[in-house]
Amino acid sequence: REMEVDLQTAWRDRQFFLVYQPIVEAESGRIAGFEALLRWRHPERGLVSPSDFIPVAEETGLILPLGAWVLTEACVAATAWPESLFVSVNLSPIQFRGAEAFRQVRSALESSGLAPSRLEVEITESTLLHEGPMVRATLEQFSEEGITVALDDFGTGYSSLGYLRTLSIGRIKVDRSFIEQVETSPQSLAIVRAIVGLARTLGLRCTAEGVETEGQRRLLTAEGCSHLQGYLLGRPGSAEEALRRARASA
Ligand code: G
Ligand code: G
Ligand code: MN
Ligand code: NA
Repeated sequence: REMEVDLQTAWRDRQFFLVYQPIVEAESGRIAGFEALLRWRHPERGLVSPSDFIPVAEETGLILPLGAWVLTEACVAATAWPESLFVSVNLSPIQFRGAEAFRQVRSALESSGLAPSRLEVEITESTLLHEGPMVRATLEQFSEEGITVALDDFGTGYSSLGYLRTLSIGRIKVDRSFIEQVETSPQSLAIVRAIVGLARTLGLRCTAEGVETEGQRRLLTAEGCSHLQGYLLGRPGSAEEALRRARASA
């Protein structure tokens, strides 16, 4: 297909880049870290969304070299920030086949010199859905090395709550769809309350995604959600912008 060919060209011609979105400590308002988000600038079509091209990169296997590049690029960027800040990187389920994820993370940390405690990896419920001994062992190795595993888009997938107990997960990211309606829908509020309460009880950090209004910020902070992410706190920006924001916040 056309997209497959375009992606090969994009990889060869270095059309990919990363942007960084701040993740803020709810109580203090300080930046705690940044999520690295992949972008593709196509010479004719302009910016292509990762939701459009990541599935194709997963089918073709390009996600393996691309994912390795994302990890290294993000870790190198984070070495320039104040030491208290972390960088969070999204991992595809494909990267967990054959222990690739562990090798790639190890290599990114070694080549960048970033402390493992400053790296978070975001996995989705789909990674856990086909969970084999490999995923479990990899997550355990991550957490033994001090790397935080964050469960992304929490609440939208199929994972059972048992995962939170038996897998080495350090953070829950509450999906944006719940945050969007948290002020208007009693059901969404109830779900957010339950997730935030669960995180607190289990001693997990908790990031609310897609925070766009002051009202959401106040409510989530009052509920005890530890971290906030969304356009209200900052849109994704270039590596240079992240560095400026990181220094200004320290
Ligand atoms: O940044 P944006 O909202 O366009 O991201 C859309 C989706 O793409 C999100 O689900 C996000 O997790 C995913 N995504 C962004 N960057 C990466 C990446 O580097 N690797 C993987 N596997 N997914 C990513
Ligand atoms: O699945 P994941 O959480 O990794 O996806 C992150 C995506 O969410 C990114 O594509 C990012 O651009 C988008 N995003 C981040 N903050 C907001 C927000 O406040 N509102 C909306 N609509 N999207 C957001
Ligand atoms: Mn994410
Ligand atoms: Na998410």
